[in-house]
Amino acid sequence: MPTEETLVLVKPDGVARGLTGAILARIEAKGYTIVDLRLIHPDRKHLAQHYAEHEGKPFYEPLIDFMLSGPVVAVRLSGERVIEGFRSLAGKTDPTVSAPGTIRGDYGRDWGTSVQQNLVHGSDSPESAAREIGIWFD
Ligand code: IDP
Ligand code: MG
Repeated sequence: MPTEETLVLVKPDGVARGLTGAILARIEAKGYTIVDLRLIHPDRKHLAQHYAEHEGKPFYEPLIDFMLSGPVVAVRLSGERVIEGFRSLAGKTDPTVSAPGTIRGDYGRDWGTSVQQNLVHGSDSPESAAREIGIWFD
């Protein structure tokens, strides 16, 4: 079986705060391989594809607006169980309660904008990873 891959995004808050390097350092220290990496200014259509599963939820429109607020760094990663492993590095969705030691737990909190500014995205299944890698690395 080929090594698993996942799609990671450093979201606009992570890029704007100069945390891209710190986040990539954690990924590399964990031993995952960066297969490809791009700085991207996604448009609304691109983000609608990426977040299709959340369309209609109360946080959907604010999430898209937040994701349009600045460039993101898209990273294609490979490694055994990298999908699960990166989500473990990232921590819980809500950065306020994400464990210290995780990316969201160490660098994130609620800034009064609910939980949307949580620094990173990571695919949640092999199917999502394949779909999302296709969206960001065509
Ligand atoms: P995940 O990024 O941990 O997989 P998802 O449930 O897939 O979390 O949600 C996608 C993104 O939408 C989150 O990372 C966060 O930025 C945002 N989000 C999720 N739930 C809320 C919410 O209740 N309020 C505001 N933003 C949210
Ligand atoms: Mg998700």
